[in-house]
Amino acid sequence: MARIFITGAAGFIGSHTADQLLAAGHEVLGIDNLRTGKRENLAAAGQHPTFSFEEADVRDAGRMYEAVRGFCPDAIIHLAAVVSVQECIEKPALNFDVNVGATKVIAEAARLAKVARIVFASSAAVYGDASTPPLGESDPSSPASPYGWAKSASESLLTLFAEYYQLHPVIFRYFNVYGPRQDPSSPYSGVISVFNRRMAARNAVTIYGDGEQTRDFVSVRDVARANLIAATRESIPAGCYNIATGRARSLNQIHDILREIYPDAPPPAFAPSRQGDIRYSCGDPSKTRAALGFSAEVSLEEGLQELAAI
Ligand code: UD2
Repeated sequence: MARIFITGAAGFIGSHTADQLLAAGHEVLGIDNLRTGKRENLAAAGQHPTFSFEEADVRDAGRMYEAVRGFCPDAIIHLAAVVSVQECIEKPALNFDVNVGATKVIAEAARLAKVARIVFASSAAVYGDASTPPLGESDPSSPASPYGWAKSASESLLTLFAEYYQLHPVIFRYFNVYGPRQDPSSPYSGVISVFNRRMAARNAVTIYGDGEQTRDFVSVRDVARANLIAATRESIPAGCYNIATGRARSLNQIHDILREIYPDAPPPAFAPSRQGDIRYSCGDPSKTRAALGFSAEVSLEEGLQELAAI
């Protein structure tokens, strides 16, 4: 049994990660400031005797140093973040403080407590629009948004800690994660959660741009499984790994699949493209498959059916 410290534990990815770790018999301390995370996401986790939770902010260095030292984890999974590309454009200080500053806090907490392994939630947004998909980990980082810039800066910071302070960071570049518990209610929400909620209520969705932009959509169940592997298996080399399916879908295709699930939903409305929006995104999953033995297993059709059934 391993002891795993998770930041952003009450969030969408964090709560699924906690659930899978607990089901596998591990001990979990979850941290969340509940800005976007929700206590109800931890309803199942809270039933486990090996789960504990602290409401705290990852920017609070003293609190994090104490929490990590007190828990003595085998690994830290650092997921707390501002995840919306749009919100990060509108709130640059928040983007910097959370998506970069908190990574420094967690890396330093790990150094002080002599915890080597950190699993970090980076993003496909570090690639920007510069390379042609499928994107491989050796493609250059060329962020096209403040959010991508911040994730890239955090990757550099962790690489520095690896070089000088014995940290062992496993950096996951998540592509577009979707699934149960993704909050559809904010203007910053992930597109599948928004489309699913609106179409279920027979409301038209808005497609920004022509709908031909593509994304590599990966189920949160697969993402949580990758986190579990990285946090509990010692043999994984430090470095960057795509968490992707290797398959790109356009927004128009997503809309078509959901239209089959909700045949009487109205047709979409189209609006101008958003600032900082990437045109084509798709990850090459082969490095991750070789190093972790991990491949995404949930098909998009299955994942959308599961969402619609909730
Ligand atoms: C997502 C993640 C981000 C990052 C990135 C990696 C979220 C909220 N953001 O950013 O954290 O990891 O993936 O690739 O999960 N759109 C519409 N209509 C809507 C909402 C969105 O057309 O109502 C479009 C949007 O303009 C974009 C696409 O859908 O072209 C995906 O948008 P998103 O906000 O779900 O995700 P993205 O790729 O900006």
